[in-house]
Amino acid sequence: MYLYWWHSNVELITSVVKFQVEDKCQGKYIVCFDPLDGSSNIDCLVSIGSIFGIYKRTTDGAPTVGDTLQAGRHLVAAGYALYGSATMMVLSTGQGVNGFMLDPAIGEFVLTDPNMRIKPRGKIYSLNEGYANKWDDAIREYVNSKKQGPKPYGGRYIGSMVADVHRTLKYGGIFMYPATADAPKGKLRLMYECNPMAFIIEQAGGKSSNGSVSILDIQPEAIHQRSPIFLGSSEDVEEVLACIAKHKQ
Ligand code: AFP
Repeated sequence: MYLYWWHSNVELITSVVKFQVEDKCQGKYIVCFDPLDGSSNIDCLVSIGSIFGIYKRTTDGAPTVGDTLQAGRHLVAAGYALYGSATMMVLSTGQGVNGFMLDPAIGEFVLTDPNMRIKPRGKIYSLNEGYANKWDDAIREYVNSKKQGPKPYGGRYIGSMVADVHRTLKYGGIFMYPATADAPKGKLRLMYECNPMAFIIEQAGGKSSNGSVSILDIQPEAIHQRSPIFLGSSEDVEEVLACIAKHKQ
């Protein structure tokens, strides 16, 4: 279910029903929204979240899909809400990243994490190792390299992108959902998972990539298109990209 919001005109599009609400006032902005990412984790109480990215419309008149198909570099704002041991909103309008924790006692979000920055290098790698036999050789080599040496990285994978990316932002390291033999374009959606999260991480001083270019420089061709994603501390992302480049030679 994906919510496309043209300012005051909200259009809720699902695979079953389409609601068009008051199309008389056309807005200036579009929101690409994953309302409940990680929903398969709800029954076991694992953290889940909502992800959004906001673009300024590029056309006048009735909103079009073309208004939505903008590269992440054109986002005017993006963020996520994490529903975990606490509820937190992490936002950027292009001037850095700020985190706001919900204080239930007052029913307000309080600025608890001003100017969030990601470490240049972490000690955690995060991806679903259950697909190891579906990875290409570069990913296999990179992940194995993180397990070697006197100070191997820790492996953490929650299976809920908002939680995995938030941990990466807070602690550093790398989150990956690479292409696999079964999912040659990766699994995660460019417009309402990869782009907003890449915007946040790059605004916090980190790096994003689809294996070749920054996630934010991908020109979308379809609203629901997928992309491989490598996201997190700049040195960690650069290391996996070097491994990928080596295997392309
Ligand atoms: P669900 O929304 O179906 O739980 O999928 C969650 C998700 O889109 C993203 O939040 C996770 O990072 C990713 O899928 C987990 O996918 P795998 O289960 O294939 O590792």
